[in-house]
Amino acid sequence: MTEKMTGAQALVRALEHVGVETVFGIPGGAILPAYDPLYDSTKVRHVLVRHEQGAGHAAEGYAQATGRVGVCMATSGPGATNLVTAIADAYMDSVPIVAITGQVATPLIGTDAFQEADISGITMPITKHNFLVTDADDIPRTIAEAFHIAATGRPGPVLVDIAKDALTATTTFSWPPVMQLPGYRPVTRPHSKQIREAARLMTEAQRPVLYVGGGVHKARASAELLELAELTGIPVVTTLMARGTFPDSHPQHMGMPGMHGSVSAVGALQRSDLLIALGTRFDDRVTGQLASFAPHAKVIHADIDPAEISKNRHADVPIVGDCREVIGDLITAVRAEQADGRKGDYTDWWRVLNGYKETYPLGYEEFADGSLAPQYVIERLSALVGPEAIYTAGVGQHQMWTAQFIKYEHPGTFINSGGAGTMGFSVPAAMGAKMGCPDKVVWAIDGDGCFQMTNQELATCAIEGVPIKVAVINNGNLGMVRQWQTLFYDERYSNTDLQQVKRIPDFVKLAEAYGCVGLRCERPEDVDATIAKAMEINDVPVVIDFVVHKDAMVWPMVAAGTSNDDIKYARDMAPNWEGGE
Ligand SMILES: Cc1ncc(C[n+]2csc(CCOP(=O)(O)OP(=O)(O)O)c2C)c(N)n1
Ligand SMILES: [Mg+2]
Repeated sequence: MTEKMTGAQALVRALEHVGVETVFGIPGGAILPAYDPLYDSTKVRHVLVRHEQGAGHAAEGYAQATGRVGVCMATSGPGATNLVTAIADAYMDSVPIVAITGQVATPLIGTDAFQEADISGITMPITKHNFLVTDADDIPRTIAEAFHIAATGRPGPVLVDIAKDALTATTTFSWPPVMQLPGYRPVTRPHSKQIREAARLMTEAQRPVLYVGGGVHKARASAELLELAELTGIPVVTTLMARGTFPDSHPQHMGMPGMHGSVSAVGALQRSDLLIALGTRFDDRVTGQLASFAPHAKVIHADIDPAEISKNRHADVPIVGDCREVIGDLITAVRAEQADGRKGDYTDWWRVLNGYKETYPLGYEEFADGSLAPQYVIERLSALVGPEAIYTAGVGQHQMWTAQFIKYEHPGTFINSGGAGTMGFSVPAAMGAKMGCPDKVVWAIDGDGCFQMTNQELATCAIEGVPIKVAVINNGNLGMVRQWQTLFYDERYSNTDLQQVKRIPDFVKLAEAYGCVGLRCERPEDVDATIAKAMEINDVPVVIDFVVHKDAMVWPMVAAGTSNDDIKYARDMAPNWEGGE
């Protein structure tokens, strides 16, 4: 069945066919033809955001909360370049989004036409793939390909830039189109020989660790992970991108590794003789100084992207495949080992690890002057809001405390900007998550610096009926940068004080200006009641301005470029790895 229509109509029809329900965007000249048929679509809801960066992060939040492809749309030139940060963010964290941009008409491309930017050139290194479409006939196929590429294999952002004349030209629409992706065949089934070898190493190891990254949840493999962990008795660490993939309450959970990871997780990796790295990429924030990372460990590295294997750390057993398949096959192979009477014995290892856990639990300092400790706020949020909610974070100290002090029990309940570290991620990502999962309670835990980058999306939330809750951890500073200045720049606080004049802006008034409820909390004794009040409001967004002490620091910490062995659990306090007093 074919039908005559414009390229723009074909675009909207194709979006309907691939199952798009929500698009975040802002119109403008070059993309305007697409907005006309969008006006009539009963299947695709377009959410008019206030800044294209918000559209991009909302698409990311939507994608991560639902497991489906998130979609954002912008016009040419500055509309498209405003998406760049979010596209880069999605690339770093392997988030499946499709960004659709209008481009100037084909004859104008390359002439410095009004609002022309070479967005496919600009995003070449930060997209999984991108397309410049100049022929209306190519639109449906390109959309089908873009969604397929974004969602399969290692997920990632795909850009479709469509010239205005392709949107206005007439074409014939038919569905499904035949995709033309020669050479794109992501390997999902792991090699059985490698799996057997991995199972053998796991059985023989004395100090193995399951080093779990964001890829495990992306493969929807948390249940399999739990089974493998319990079958083997091997300890688990969950990276920033994997928080919740394994329940925090599980006795085999060692915590988060990395620069601000727990001593138990970092110590487990450093002392390990076998890392079973699943859907993770040996990021420098996890490894610290690479040369001294887990120096005694053999490495089994499973990832869907072959380019990750042995990129930073040599893999003794490389496994290319989808984590769900990999873990499923590992379970079978370990069972076979156990049936033959070979089972790992990690008793001594657990004695060491439990010692780390007991001696170096996460903690924080409270302030004698009665001011609020930010960690306390987040601890109380965790206790009162609970593990069923979705939490997003911005970037900085509050992000690390949100990773440390919220007790995650379910996969996908912590959405943050891990690889890129994009300030401003939290509010629009929460909006996207809430639109994807309207029945979930969604809390954006944000910094006062980050919040000032993208809080304009509160207007979108208020108008579109997206009642997110925002906890601004307001330390009046670019806190994480200030922490580095405290530790490494002799307390010379160059350009990190955001509140040289108090309460500019006043976040309560700002929230009210956006049609949200604004609350303020400045004392520990008011924290629970303020959170409870926010929990009662479900018709409009709520913003709580938690005014916290500016000198709180994130601990533990591995200073950038140093060895994980030199982790400090408080200022100048190093763990005694050999145990004893
Ligand atoms: C877009 C962007 N600009 C700059 C940075 C560098 N940076 C990292 S954390 C941070 C401070 C964030 O301040 P705030 O949102 O108040 O969070 P806090 O650390 O105080 O909790 C800055 C400036 C960044 N990560 N992203
Ligand atoms: Mg701050």
